[in-house]
Amino acid sequence: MTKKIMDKDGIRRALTRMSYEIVERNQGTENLVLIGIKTRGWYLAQRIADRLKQIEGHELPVVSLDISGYRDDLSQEEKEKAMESFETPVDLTGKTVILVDDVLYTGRTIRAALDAIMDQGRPAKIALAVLIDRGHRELPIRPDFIGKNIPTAASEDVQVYVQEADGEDAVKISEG
Ligand code: 3GP
Ligand code: 5GP
Ligand code: MG
Repeated sequence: MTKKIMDKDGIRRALTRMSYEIVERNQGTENLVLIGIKTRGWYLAQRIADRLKQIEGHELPVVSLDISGYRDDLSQEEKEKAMESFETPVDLTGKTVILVDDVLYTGRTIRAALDAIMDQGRPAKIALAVLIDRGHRELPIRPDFIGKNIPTAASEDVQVYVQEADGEDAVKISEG
């Protein structure tokens, strides 16, 4: 059974609220860099950047990050093969990085993303924004900005659909 838990408007409102929270907690957007984890985190990061521009008037750098090369479940050889080398076009030193992903689950993807970012410089701060927090953390990682908390069973599957990749905006949950 599949249940829709967020529709287009729900996602839009969640991203708008998160954007205002980001502005408020950072006293503006001047020092921010957004990093979106591929694939859907990258689209969501671009949408948040658009809203931040509407709210504060600054165009922000949005960087895409593929964490394949930093995963903890691949051999060194596999990692090197998967590695789409991550090089930010923006100097992260002294910046506040807002890391964006669609779903936060075990936290392992975020751990990998932190490694990739640290290899690129020394940000002043890194904060985490996720559309869905489905629980079941395996590492001490917590989001700073959350679209929606969805308590899930490990057997359930959360699907995030975004217009840019899937032709619609929705979040659905189905039994595994
Ligand atoms: P995304 O890269 O756009 O976020 O991980 C590859 C894709 O598979 C992800 O797309 C994610 O949405 C989807 N996915 C669905 N369930 C899972 C899961 O349990 N673990 C991972 N890693 N990805 C999942
Ligand atoms: P984690 O590393 O926290 O376990 O998982 C986070 C990453 O895996 C996210 O980038 C997300 O895309 C993907 N992921 C993990 N679980 C799910 C899930 O239930 N649904 C979706 N859509 N993606 C998931
Ligand atoms: Mg993702």
